[in-house]
Amino acid sequence: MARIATERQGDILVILTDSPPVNALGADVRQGLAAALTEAEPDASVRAVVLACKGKTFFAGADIAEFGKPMADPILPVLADKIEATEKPVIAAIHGTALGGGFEIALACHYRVAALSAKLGMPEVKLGICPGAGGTQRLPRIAGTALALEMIAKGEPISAAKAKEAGIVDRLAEGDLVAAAVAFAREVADLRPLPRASSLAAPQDIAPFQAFRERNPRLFTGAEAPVAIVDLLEKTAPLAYAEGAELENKVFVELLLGEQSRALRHAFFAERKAARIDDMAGDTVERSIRRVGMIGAGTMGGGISMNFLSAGIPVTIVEMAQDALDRGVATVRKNYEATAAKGRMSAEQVERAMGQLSPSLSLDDLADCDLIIEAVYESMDIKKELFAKLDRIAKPGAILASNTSFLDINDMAAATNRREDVVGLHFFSPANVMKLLEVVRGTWTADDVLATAMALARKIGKVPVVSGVCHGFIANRMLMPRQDEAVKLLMEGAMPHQIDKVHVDFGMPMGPFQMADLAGLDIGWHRDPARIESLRDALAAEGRWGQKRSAGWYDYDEKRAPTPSPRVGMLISVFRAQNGAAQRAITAQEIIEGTLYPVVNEGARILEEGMAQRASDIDVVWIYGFGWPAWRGGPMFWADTVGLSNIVASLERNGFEVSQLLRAKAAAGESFN
Ligand code: T1G
Repeated sequence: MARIATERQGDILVILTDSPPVNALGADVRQGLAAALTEAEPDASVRAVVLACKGKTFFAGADIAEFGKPMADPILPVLADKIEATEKPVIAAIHGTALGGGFEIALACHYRVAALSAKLGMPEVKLGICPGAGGTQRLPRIAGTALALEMIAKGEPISAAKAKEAGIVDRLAEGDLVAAAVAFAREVADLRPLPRASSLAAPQDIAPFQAFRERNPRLFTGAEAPVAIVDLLEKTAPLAYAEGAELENKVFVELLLGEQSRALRHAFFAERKAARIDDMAGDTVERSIRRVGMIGAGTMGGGISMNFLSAGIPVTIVEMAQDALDRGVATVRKNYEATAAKGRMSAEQVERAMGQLSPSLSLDDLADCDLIIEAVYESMDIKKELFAKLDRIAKPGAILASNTSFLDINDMAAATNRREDVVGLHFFSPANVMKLLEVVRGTWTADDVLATAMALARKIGKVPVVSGVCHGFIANRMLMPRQDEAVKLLMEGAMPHQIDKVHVDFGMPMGPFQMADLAGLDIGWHRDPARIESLRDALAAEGRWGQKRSAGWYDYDEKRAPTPSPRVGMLISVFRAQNGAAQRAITAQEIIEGTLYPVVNEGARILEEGMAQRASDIDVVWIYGFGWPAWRGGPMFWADTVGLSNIVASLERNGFEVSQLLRAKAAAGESFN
């Protein structure tokens, strides 16, 4: 329940909001703020007002849970206008993350004082909407068009220091924020006229709009909100504030009622829901992880290590040979230095991270680790032998984890006398970049081990999703039918670049063949060039292993730009002749149905087998694991929009065995989410 307290500090009134967890501007908060301002306005003993929040952050935006429901008065733009119209100075005291409507409330205040650690942003675009409380009108007037475009169309927050530099924040506060805001309020109490953004004219230069569009092509590949936002700012720049605000409201409502915003709001809550384990007591005590052991310093081992190093957790990394160990450590350093070169990390942060990395050639050096992760060659024999060794070396209570992407972690657990301490931690390549982490819950995995893995995942900036033990867990298991069906379409007349283009146009970052070339066609290949049972075998047999060999499904130039390969075209013809499938022109719709409906079908099987806790978890896997466009909500959310009965009919037409759950839901007119 929200609490809006007011406290007098001499002639300054502090209005303090306490509405956990993030002081979202729900109806009760809005009403409380309006009432407190109405009371303060006529009170001559109040010379200025400070708006502050308790808890971890200043208002973090409108209450997303209210969207789509009738909005109680005062709605946020009305509250913002009321604040700005107040005849005495209102000062925002900002800490944590002033986001969306929270930032807009701050912009409606006459002044802004921010804690050094505060961030300010307008992430509405990530929910498929535009700011709806005057932000698109006030921010350009205060900070200029270029910064307003960056902040509103991309949705990334800026630091308080940058906001001060841009004239958004008037004073940076160290120490007691409210005290600093009260002191600032006394300084400005009698200054007039009160600075009101709405009384300024927006910048009239139109150059930033086209420049922004040209500089950010990836923003305009299907998501509606970024397009609408840039157009809105461009259209309203010449207008008076009131007219601009009216147009903002129109665009806001249109976007809010649109399918993309519904999908993005689904994705927002799905990510947070995925962190919850339904059948586990909420008070499960996590184990403390002070040092991590990493076995394998290859691409995955190095990338996984970086996640912990960047979070300040020391890592002991073990390889079998010195040259492999040196190569692995050098690659970690190279990756950090590349990040530093982009200005996203300082040189001392690089050294601090590298200083926490302890290379070793001996598994015995893992004896003091609280968590040991193996990322060795994907062979069950090798992994079982390794887990048996770790069982002898690791200290009691250490968590033993495998980064395997397919194999059964129960078999690895059974190779130890501590099978309840074994869990799967499946990272996605590049492991220091991709946010998805599949946490694989074995038959015997203890609750506190699972709880520790989930909490640690969030601590290192990952999005964890729990998977049961099945071949390929959730992500790769659903990827397999997509790959198989894509190759089948090649036999019927499609080409790799045609199928990939359909997927990219759908909103995926790349299509099935581009993805295979990136991962490597040698992954999972039986390595016998004489054994050619598929097109993929044929490519692998002649060394076409993908980008790493400048040749796979595509040919690649020195900059790794892909072009359709005549050699692959010839091989496709050979296999088509052997396959004997009738050739035909294949439409984009057929490619979507043929490759993505089987993905939905596999997702339904995963649900009915209990390998995923909920359909929205599967959506999170695809959004954060494979870049499924969040504005389509994930495969299961998207299936609901397509209509499950349409999917069942198409799968049956194409001879698929339809999952029972999918069939039952379609028959009952139900949806997954
Ligand atoms: N509304 C409702 N619930 C919210 C919320 C919000 N704005 N933000 C967070 N929560 C819930 C979240 O679901 C979770 O719930 C708990 O708070 C902790 O969140 C008019 C219309 C603020 C950076 O987009 O980015 O303003 O799972 O786990 O990691 O123009 O939450 O515990 O039940 O994420 O510390 C714009 C979204 C809204 C901000 C904190 N604002 N939130 O991160 O905690 S649109 C946003 C965040 C808008 C105006 C428009 C993050 C955070 P539960 P958490 P965190």
